[in-house]
Amino acid sequence: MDFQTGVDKVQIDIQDANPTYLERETAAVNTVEQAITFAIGPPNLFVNSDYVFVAGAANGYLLVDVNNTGTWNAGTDFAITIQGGNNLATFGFDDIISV
Ligand SMILES: [Ca+2]
Ligand SMILES: [Ca+2]
Ligand SMILES: [Ca+2]
Repeated sequence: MDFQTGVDKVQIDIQDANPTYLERETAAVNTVEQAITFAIGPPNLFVNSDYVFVAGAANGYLLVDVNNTGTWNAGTDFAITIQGGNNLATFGFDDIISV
């Protein structure tokens, strides 16, 4: 079942007491790897955002700077695929519970 914004939640144990969120839409993204490449730029969207949601051609990708370094660290930071999340209305900051 697809993620339902406003109904479903993702809980994330993030190492920033006041995490921030940014979302972008691009039909050029088809995979999580492409979403990461897009997000690290330049410009590197993680500089000011702990959560970067990239709405791709078919699915969306919530990229999490979980270790709060201001950039993407492969093997530590992680991504959550939002099935059907192909536009900015499919996900929002309120869908995340930061703990
Ligand atoms: Ca990081
Ligand atoms: Ca941060
Ligand atoms: Ca949104």
